[in-house]
Amino acid sequence: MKKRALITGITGQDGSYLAEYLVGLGYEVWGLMRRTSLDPMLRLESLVRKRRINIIYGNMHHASSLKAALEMSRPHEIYNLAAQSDVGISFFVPEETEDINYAGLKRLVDEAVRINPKVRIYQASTSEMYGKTLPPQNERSSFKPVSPYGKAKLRAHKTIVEAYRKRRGLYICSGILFNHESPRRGEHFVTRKIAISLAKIKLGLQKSFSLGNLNARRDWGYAGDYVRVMYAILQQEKPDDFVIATGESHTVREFVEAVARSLRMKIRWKGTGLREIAVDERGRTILRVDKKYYRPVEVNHLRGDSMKARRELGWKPTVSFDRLAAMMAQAELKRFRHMKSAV
Ligand code: NAP
Ligand code: F7E
Repeated sequence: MKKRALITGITGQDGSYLAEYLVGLGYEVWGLMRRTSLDPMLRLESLVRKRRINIIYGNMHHASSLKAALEMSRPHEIYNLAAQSDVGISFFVPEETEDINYAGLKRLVDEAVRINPKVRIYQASTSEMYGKTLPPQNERSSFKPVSPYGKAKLRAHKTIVEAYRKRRGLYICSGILFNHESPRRGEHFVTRKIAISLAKIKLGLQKSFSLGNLNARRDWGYAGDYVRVMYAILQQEKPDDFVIATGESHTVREFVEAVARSLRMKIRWKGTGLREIAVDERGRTILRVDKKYYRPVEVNHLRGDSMKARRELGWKPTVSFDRLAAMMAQAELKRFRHMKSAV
């Protein structure tokens, strides 16, 4: 019998990679999708065209739609990837963030175990839960979240994943994933924004762009590597939580430099703080710092220690920081070259 998986957030970056991976493993894949005004299938084109996945309309806000999705898909495994995942935006919409990222998981789990108490559930937890805790962060580190996003994810992790596992004996696990990126990353996340902007500048389609805090450090890995481990986590005999990270951190400034290197653009930094700019070889300003992109409270430094996952799951990242930046830069260069030649 084919194993069935339900993926919430299937239209997102991770959802699309995970769907491909599970289809490749022979799973019957079901995905929960909410109604949006734009085409939500962009990242799933090939799987949808070849009818490799099944889509169900639903929303993490509503228990009734989750119940219907669960009854229709009858999953052996559930991957809860749906989230209001933008940390900066969570400061503007804390209630919505809490309702999707915490209450949404509660609705999903309560319905899921009513239907099948043996179902295995993966929760997309995050390094943002560490907040102000200094690196390296691992499964034993304390959580000090500062954003509504981090706080809602921590509430989900503590009061549902940990508590339901301990008190009710459910098979439910958290993958505490550090930042992971790809050419499919949402366009407002910093890595994709940098890749898009520099590729457009390289092709003469844009003159400059702005960023916020250039000094924030993140542990950036490749999303394709990170979805493999979601599956591995649910195949363990006992449910458990795992930190997934590369163990290396870089500043936002270093990501700009790595993308520029891949695009063969020479840039120089000038000035400091809010007056810092980057100029090209002809001295033209291509990047400014804008206060608008600063967060009310910043998480300065995330660098994960994923020894437990490496030891117990045999997982390790395969894409280096420079290769990730180059992969994203070249994907945008190709996309905009194609668009330019089409007009
Ligand atoms: P993403 O691209 O923003 O995808 C989020 C998904 O959630 C999208 O499919 C979105 O649908 C869906 N969604 C949002 N609100 C919903 C609602 N009310 N009902 C149903 N679906 C809803 O995020 P991602 O980067 O793939 O991340 C996947 C998960 O991992 C998220 O839970 C995120 O918080 C977590 N995480 C991500 C990272 C990372 O670095 N990427 C690190 C740690 C944890 P639409 O397409 O309609 O917006
Ligand atoms: O910001 C700084 C910003 O929005 C990274 C989500 O997937 O990973 C992601 O959250 C850093 C921050 O990702 C801009 O202040 C500077 O320090 O790309 P980001 P994030 O906030 O780390 C975690 C693990 C998740 O779980 C989340 O779902 O870059 N930064 N200038 C900027 N960030 C953005 N977005 N835009 C800028 O212009």
